[in-house]
Amino acid sequence: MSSISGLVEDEISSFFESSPPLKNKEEVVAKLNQFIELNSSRQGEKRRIVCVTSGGTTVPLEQRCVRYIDNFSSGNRGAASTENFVKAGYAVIFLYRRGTCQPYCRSLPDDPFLECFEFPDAKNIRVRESHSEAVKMAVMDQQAAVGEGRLLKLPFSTIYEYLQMLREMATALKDVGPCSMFYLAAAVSDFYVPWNSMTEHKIQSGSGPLDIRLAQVPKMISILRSNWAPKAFCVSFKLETDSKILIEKATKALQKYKVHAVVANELSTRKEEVVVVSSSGNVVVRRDSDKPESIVEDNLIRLIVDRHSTYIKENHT
Ligand code: 9Z3
Repeated sequence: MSSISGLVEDEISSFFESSPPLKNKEEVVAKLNQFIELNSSRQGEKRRIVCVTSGGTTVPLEQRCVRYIDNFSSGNRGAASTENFVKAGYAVIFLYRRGTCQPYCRSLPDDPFLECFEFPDAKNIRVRESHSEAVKMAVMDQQAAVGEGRLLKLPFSTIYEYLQMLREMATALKDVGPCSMFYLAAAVSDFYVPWNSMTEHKIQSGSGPLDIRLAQVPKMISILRSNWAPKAFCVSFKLETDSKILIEKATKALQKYKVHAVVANELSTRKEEVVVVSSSGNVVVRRDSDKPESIVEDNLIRLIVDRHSTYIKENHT
């Protein structure tokens, strides 16, 4: 378990104290507790629970937000990983950026509602033949996962919402111990405008060039590991655009935050391969290029689940 300095702890406390409170906190906490309770007490069988974070956080520039800073993340990694975790028997809390890619929808067109359906006559609606298999699989798999209590989806938009929800989630999962996992694939902003130094109203365009000072977002992984959920298995991600520094940065993150593995990926090749960096060495994970349907998450989640199994055995109380 890692320990964090008083300075980092102060930065984290002041981040939360100055954040606008989560609007639907009671509802989020109630859903979380109900989901965890359901999956921890299934006739003696204790299901593993993973929190998958997905998509990018926004950084608002005004309190009554008109403009914000965003990032590239499509949520594809998180959605595909969620499907694989469900397949591996996990219950998944999918903490995702509103509007990004959803589990089971990856093979549907961008606007499925408008593209997948047709009207043979004024009274009837049917799925177009060309999309019928993809629609059937998406609806059946999603309804089965949610219906069996194996998938809980919670949306966020801003960096403030994301970090508050992550804290709620970690606190709620604390008692699940080694059977819980954090799989932090969301692209989290490194910089933000602190709420109390943010203008309330829309920034006016007439006042010439705009200077904005961005503060550093405190890294929450350290407090997640040391205080919020110290027994959970924790996988973080490192993204770089320069492949020359990727592994070095991932190795530093592994040591600094004392996570169990860091998934290192480079922006342009992220769908082809990742490197899992851990204390037992670095493993390159690729999609099976001879199978067109294959995605890197199929092999990645197999490896992560294996590592989690070993961790549970070693930490069995
Ligand atoms: C990742 O590295 C994810 O794999 C991607 C997935 C965001 C690249 P897509 O959503 O892409 O499928 O389009 N996520 C973590 C990125 C990140 O913000 N990492 C931080 C860092 O690199 C550490 S928490 O400093």
